[in-house]
Amino acid sequence: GLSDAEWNHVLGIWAKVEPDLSAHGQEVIIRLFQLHPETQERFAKFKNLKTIDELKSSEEVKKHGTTVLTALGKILKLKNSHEPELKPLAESHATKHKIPVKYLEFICEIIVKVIAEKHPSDFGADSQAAMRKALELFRNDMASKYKEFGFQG
Ligand code: BLA
Repeated sequence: GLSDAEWNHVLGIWAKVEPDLSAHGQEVIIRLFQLHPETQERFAKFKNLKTIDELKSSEEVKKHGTTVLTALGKILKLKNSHEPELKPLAESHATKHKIPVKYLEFICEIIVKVIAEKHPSDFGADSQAAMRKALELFRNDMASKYKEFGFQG
C-alpha cells in the first residue's frame, strides 16, 4: 500500500480534478482511443465514431469519461481498503468487458499525463510518483481479482 503522505498527495490532486471531472474524463477517453485504437473496438457504442471531431462532440464519450473517473475517485478515496469497490468492477471487466491488464496500463498512463497537463503547478514530482503508485496498486489488485474470476487478463 501507500503511506499516509502518499495518499495525501493522491487525494490532494484528485480534489483539483473533481470540479471538472467530465472534461478530464473526456480527454482521457479520446486520448486512449487515439493512442490505442484497439481499445475503441471494445465499445460497441463507440465504433461509429470515426473522427476526432465526432469523438469530441459525443455526449456518450463524455459520459463514459465521467463514469470512469467517478469510479476511480471512489477507489482512490478508499485508499488501501478499496476491495469492496474494486471487486464488482473487476468482475464486470473480467467476465463481461474482458479488458486486458495492458489496457488498464494504457489508461492509467494517460490519466497521469492529462492531470499533469491540466494542473502543471499542482502536480509535482512527489504527487505524480504517489499517483503512479496508487494506480499501480489499483491495476495489481484488478489483475489478481481477474484471476479469481477466471480471466488471465
Ligand atoms: C464500463 N468502466 C465501465 C463502468 C465503470 C468503469 C464504472 C460501468 C460499470 C461496469 O460495467 O462495471 C470503470 N473504466 C473504469 C475505470 C477505468 C476504466 C475505473 O477505464 C480506469 C481507471 N475499461 C477499462 C479499460 C477499458 C474499459 C482500460 O478499464 C478500455 C477498453 C472498457 N468499461 C469498458 C467497457 C465498458 C466499461 C467496454 C462497458 C461500456 C458500456 O457499454 O456502457
